[in-house]
Amino acid sequence: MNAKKLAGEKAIEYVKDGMHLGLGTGSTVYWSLVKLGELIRKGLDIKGVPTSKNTEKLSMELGIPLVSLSSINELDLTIDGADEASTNFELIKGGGGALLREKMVASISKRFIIVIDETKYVTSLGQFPLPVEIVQFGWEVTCNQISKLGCKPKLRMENNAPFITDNKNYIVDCYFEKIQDTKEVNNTLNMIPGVVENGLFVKMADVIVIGGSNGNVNTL
Ligand code: ABF
Repeated sequence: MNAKKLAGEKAIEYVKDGMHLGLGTGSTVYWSLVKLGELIRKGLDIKGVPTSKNTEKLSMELGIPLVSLSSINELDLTIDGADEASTNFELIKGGGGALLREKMVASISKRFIIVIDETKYVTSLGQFPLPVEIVQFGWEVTCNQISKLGCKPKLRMENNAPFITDNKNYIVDCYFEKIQDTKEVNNTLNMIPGVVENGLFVKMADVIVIGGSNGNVNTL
């Protein structure tokens, strides 16, 4: 059974006619987008704000009408994936490199739904390295400052060159092992000059939909 597909499709039950939706990034929310495309062909009337160029491209291929973030002040609902989701509804996101736009879209959503497979559901965050988006200028200095938080930051590479986000920044993946005080880490990271945003989503998720390999899907 495809656990990602179960979770992605289940989240669409929250979608109502006339909604403005935030459209997340990743292979789980992919199934939400496919389902949306089917329902739109049957008459569902929604508009979407994509959180990455990949999602924008996929949404267009699926026939999902898009609007730009700058044209709206609030979204009814955002559906997005996560790299880790903890039992107290905190998230690590950004494995796909889209954390900045994802956090901006989530921050103006009345309801934020996370879709994951069961392997992502953890008791505490940190096993997955925390993605942090930083400016390219002086990235080594920024990395050094980040390491003072007790982690090992590693510049994300792609095709033997630094990975470049949709916003023309770098990503460093920060190996904490375990993140105890998520609020503190989130706030301290974003105070560091050169840091644009980080992948900790603290007290933002409203609903977590978990797909299981046994065919079950849980909604928390
Ligand atoms: C995205 O969802 C990213 O924040 C995160 O990396 C990704 C998880 O992707 P997948 O659903 O493919 O595991 O929003």
